[in-house]
Amino acid sequence: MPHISYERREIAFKLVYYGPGMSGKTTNLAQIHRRLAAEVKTEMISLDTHEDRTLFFDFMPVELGTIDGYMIRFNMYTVPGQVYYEASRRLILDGADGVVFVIDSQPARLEENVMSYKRMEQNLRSYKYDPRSFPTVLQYNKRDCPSALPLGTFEREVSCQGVPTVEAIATEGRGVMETVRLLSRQVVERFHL
Ligand SMILES: Nc1nc2c(ncn2[C@@H]2O[C@H](COP(=O)(O)OP(=O)(O)OP(=O)(O)O)[C@@H](O)[C@H]2O)c(=O)[nH]1
Ligand SMILES: [Mg+2]
Repeated sequence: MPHISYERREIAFKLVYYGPGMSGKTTNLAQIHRRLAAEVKTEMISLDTHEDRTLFFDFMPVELGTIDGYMIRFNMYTVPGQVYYEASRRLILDGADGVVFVIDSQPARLEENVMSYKRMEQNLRSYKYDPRSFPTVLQYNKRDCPSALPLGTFEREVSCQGVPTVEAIATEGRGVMETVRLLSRQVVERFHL
């Protein structure tokens, strides 16, 4: 559920970019920031990066205007992908309204993708979210890599057929806005139900 503040007249949704190390989560957020900065006031905060690896999380609030006098805000986060930050990943999922799972399309990374997704499902369950019905978008990133993973491979591996997918090259901004639009639509529609 989004966080509703009657005092501040604000509805805040939390979107989390999840996935294995180096799949392109921070790059997604940085691209969204570049595209939005001209139109809406937003600031991207990257905490404790070392050699471009996220050590805790990235955070970016985006205010999208008001509905019935309420400011609609999307608070976007990325998790740190390196294996030993499991505790941080779990914490960052707390209160999430939706996730983008960023897949690294390099075939050699398939197992890391799968392991990361399975842990994400466990982490979601630990907060009593049902991963089957939780708003999710699968982003097949790094489509520019040679012999990129055929679409559908990942869904078969983790049995999540039917989850919406987007192909992306985050470094070029391709598929990045489509991904966030797809997820935010799911998240808001669910809130209306
Ligand atoms: N070729 C290619 N490289 C990409 C793409 N997206 C991201 N990268 C590169 O992959 C590397 C890791 O990107 P990040 O966005 O930092 O990855 P991350 O998922 O945030 O990594 P962690 O914070 O360690 O979990 C960087 O060198 C990016 O430039 C893509 O679509 N194609
Ligand atoms: Mg990162």
